[in-house]
Amino acid sequence: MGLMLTGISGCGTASNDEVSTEQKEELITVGFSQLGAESDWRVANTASIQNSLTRQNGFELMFDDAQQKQDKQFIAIRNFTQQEVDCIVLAPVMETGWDTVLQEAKDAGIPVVVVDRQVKVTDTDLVTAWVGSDFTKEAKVACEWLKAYTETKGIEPGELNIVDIQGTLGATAQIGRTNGIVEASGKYGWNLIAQVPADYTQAKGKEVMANLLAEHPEINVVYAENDNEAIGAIEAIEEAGKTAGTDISKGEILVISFDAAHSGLSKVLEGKIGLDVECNPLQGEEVEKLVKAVKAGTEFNKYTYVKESAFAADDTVKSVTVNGEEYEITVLTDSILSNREY
Ligand code: GYE
Repeated sequence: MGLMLTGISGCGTASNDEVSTEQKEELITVGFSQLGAESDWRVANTASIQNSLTRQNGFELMFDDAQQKQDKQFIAIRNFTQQEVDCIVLAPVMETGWDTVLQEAKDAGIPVVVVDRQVKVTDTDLVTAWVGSDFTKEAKVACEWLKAYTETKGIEPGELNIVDIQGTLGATAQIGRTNGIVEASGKYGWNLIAQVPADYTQAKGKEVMANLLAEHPEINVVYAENDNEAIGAIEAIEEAGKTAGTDISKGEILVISFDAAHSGLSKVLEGKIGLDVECNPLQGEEVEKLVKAVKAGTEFNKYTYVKESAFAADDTVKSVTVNGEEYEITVLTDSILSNREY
């Protein structure tokens, strides 16, 4: 197809290298609607996809950052559709609301590869393929760890006073992680005293936690639905004169987080986050393979789950079992941290 790279508001090409018209004709044009830049995870996810969908790898990439606004994602998708890109890559801010805009892409014959969170659409054919994480499993790993950790330390379930700092409401990651803590609290007899969304940002995480501490001085566990919220919460804990750490019996507040980005893991190493469940943002290579297979008409899996692990501040819990499968809990070390890709 011919290329029209101008006229897309807020979009830019991944690289400005000069290529001949002939070369351009061979490139696979991709419009990538990224939901935002709210977290370290997101920044790593954007970079991974941009680094895979390069001209060198045969792509012409148009990128749009929607600043966590679904309306902006609609505009970006409509622009990509109008430009007749070969493929749209969508990292959706929330699950619902996509039927119309994805139908328009389908009507224009443009395949849509969804990454990270999922979309809930009536016609499942609106999504060509998806790659991302199993958020429900991540939550179960976190909750089974908390159960094993507190049991080993001789803390009664009824002594746990947990707050859940939620992600962006309606996002698959939020739904899976929130459901996990709600279910486990019910099942194990923990007190889930509050659930407040903080949009996955550090600033909001801090603000929410400061308010929660003022209202509920008895909090001894923070279940933060991503690293940036956890880091914000730790700031609030310390500003309130309390300690983020793993010794609940001594009045410390145990923080559990998700992502295992470098910023979060450095808090694990300091002992301020007890457990950080990995959520792998490095989806670029998988997206590259998928888009190439879709374009070539060769076989691909409709759903791909990325591999993930979990990191703890100490070795109290060595593994947890979720859905009959055993997951190793890795004690974080300096060398693991310095070798992390994100
Ligand atoms: O955990 C968080 C980001 O959807 C998995 O979104 C993603 C989440 C991730 O903002 O840091």
